[in-house]
Amino acid sequence: MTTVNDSFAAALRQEYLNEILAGKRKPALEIIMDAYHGGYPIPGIYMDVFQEALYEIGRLWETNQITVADEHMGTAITQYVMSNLYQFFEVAERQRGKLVMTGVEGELHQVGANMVADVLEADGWDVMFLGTNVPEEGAIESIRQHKADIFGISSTMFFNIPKVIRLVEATRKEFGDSVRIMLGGGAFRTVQELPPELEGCLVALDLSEALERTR
Ligand code: B12
Repeated sequence: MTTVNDSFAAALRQEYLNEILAGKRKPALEIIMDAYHGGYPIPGIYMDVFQEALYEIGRLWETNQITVADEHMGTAITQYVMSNLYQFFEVAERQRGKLVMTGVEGELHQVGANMVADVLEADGWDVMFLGTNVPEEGAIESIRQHKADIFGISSTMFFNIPKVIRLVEATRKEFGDSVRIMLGGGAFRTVQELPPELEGCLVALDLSEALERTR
């Protein structure tokens, strides 16, 4: 996905991480805008910088090197910077279809699903992004309203897989095969085998795979 060299990406990521952990919102935004204007494509910035910086924040948090407040601040700044970048996405002329994206009920991790929603929108999908922790009935109603061809469900926490199963079953009951279901998020990286109830769903573990599966 990246078109810049790895050492530049690593240096940018480290600089960005330093700024967000110091709570420096403006400098964090500025280094990202400079990278973008210097030719770094937004999906690359999402994956190489934001995703990897947040994974590192997860590691620092898990090992008690930063506080939960530091983690919240780093995530909040990243969401702020992402919202600023969003206006620069060039939307493809080609229309691929309609897509609804949500995080399953009980799931509080939202950034990954947001990234996928943005990148698929730029790739020509008409995307309705519901945010996360959305109750089942609301999600089903949105699929109906938006006449979605694809329904994307995000789950980071393994303990939310039963909720994913319920949502998939409810979607199939309501719309049969007319809505394709795509799953992603950390929970699917930890499962060895997809539970039988989820067979037939597309699974994508990152932005590149999400683009591949939906093309
Ligand atoms: C920020 C954060 C939070 C924030 C989230 C805020 C928000 N607005 O999103 C808050 C504070 C709420 C939080 C809470 C918790 N968290 Co948390 N959190 C994180 C952290 C640091 C970053 C998450 C993130 O944004 N990653 C970056 C994104 C871009 O990556 P991603 O989600 O993987 O998304 C990519 C792919 O997975 C994929 N993808 C994602 N969704 C979808 C959907 C579709 C359809 C597709 C196709 C693809 C796709 O595409 C994305 C782009 O490539 C992670 C660390 C980590 N490793 O991720 C921990 C982490 C996920 N959290 C963790 C834990 C333990 C928790 C809590 C249980 C903590 C607690 N004791 O309360 C709670 C659970 C809350 C809940 N019920 O969901 C653990 C999970 C461990 C595990 N394996 O189960 C992690 C890994 C931290 C750690 N190292 O311990 N967390």
